[in-house]
Amino acid sequence: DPSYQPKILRQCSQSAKTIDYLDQELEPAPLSKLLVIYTGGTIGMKSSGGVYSPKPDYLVPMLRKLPMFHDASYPLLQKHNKKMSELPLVMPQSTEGRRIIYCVYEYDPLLDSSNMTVDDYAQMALDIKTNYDHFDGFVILHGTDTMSYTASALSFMLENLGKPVILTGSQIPIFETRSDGRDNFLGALIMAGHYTIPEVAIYFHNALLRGNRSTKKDTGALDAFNSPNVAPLAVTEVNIHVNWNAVFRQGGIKKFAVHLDMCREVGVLRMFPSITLTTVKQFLMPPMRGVVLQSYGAGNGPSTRQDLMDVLREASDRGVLIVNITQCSRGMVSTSYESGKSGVIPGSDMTVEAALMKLAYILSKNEWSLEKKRKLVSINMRGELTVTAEEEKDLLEYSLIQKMAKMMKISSAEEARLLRDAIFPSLLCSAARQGNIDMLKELREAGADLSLGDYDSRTALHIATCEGHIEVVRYMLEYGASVHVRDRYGHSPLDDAIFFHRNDIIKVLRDTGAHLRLAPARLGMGDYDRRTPYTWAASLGFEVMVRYLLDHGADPHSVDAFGQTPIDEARKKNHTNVLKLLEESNPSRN
Ligand code: ASN
Repeated sequence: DPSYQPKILRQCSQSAKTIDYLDQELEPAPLSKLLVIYTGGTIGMKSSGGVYSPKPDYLVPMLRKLPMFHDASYPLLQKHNKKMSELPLVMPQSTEGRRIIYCVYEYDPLLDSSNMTVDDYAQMALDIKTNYDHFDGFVILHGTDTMSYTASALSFMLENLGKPVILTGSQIPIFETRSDGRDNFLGALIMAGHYTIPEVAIYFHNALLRGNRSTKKDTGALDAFNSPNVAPLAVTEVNIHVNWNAVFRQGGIKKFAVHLDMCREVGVLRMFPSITLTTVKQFLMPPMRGVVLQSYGAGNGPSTRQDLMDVLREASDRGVLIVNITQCSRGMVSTSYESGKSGVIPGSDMTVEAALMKLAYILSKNEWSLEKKRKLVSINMRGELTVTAEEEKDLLEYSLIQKMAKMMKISSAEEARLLRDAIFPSLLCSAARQGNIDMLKELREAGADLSLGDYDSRTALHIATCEGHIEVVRYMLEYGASVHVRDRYGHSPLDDAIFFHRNDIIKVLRDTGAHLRLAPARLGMGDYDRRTPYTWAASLGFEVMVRYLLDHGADPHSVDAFGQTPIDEARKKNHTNVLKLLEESNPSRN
């Protein structure tokens, strides 16, 4: 929405420019870059005179003193001639061998989450959009009280999300001697920095929950959130277990976009015995446009109350969307409160938070017809509801796994899972190399996640790109394969497409939102590991590629790890056409 005016916020103390520059350095460990949006909440509060309140400019300087949050000796930072407060924070290398670098963007004022509104959601969505290409993932520090509302709202507002957005906070402030804040924040950083889970999620108390399935369940316990109707996306124990099959992936060749406008004329109506007709009638009066009706048990209401049925029907006929969910903390509505007579739409197993935000989102889509809006309410848009109650198929029932399990004398489901995790990535990559869509289809139907990477974290999308199998690339993207995953050398499928000069695939990847990072080119290939694809292309005189990079805003003055710019390279090697192209271009330099 171009008319949306963001509020004035405290400037991010560290700039995304520094973060971009760090890409071009030689970092032996794989690097992930995260943006932390600090909105407020207990996590950063400080007690003064026995009262807790958020304190500006307090969190980041304190984090810099904690070795698990910041490795002050990190050499790449020291090479930059900048004030400490302007530099990003760097976590020590993780046990998985990765470095996480993060910037903190502190909001002003910092809010207790009970004061948040849809304007704040729009601000977060806008900040994610503005910074989307510079970072691998986003962590939002947020109060716990309304965190599930924010997570639910963002899950709809962030359309075709391809990177992780993880909310976290704490029950006890992070700098208290005893606090859940440190574990929650560290866990959120590690999850967002290591796993390309393209969802809005909440990380709390060792579990990663889908945001629009979560709800705050406890005022005091440190285990404050649950996800009553679906299992966590990941749990962190001695090892981290990601349930890749549960990850929601939005397929299609579409770019990330944000929808900032949310309808405010929505509400929650909880049914109770002997609720009066006047209450319901008043509640449904204009300007009300969307109502979450919390009915009893599996979706029941008083079937003998014709008066209630009539007002619900009348409101629904006026175009009010009424979605029926249960008051129970777990389970789904199976019968929808006399749906035919009352016009209410069955909401399956949505949480109140998700149902409310889904209505606010759908109702603000002015370009959709009422019929489409009604239909979408009970369709699974972001993993927020279960469409069928079909039992998940046991892994051992899939013929491929069955055969291998038999051969290897495997009988337990757990062992079958280990077998799957070990063989699927290589089978996927091999199918991609051969350009064999049928095999990919079979693997997908047998429960394989198309975004899984092999030993070098190279996915089938990387391989199909290198081999130039555009149909495979399209198929993978249709089924939600991630364009943002990077292999252990830091290369995305787009980097591969550029390196192998696959112009048609470059276009498809870009249409899906892939963007340039200009990471050092290819390790293990002599000089190339210190070059960006840009300086490499200029030094070889690849005019098409240089033109392509320029068209997409790449700066001809950007340096590689040799300190060379594409202009230097083209001049050195006497590629006059390329040199002319670079010198004449005048891209924006910010
Ligand atoms: N009132 C606080 C908030 O939601 C609660 C918390 O963060 N634990 O902002």
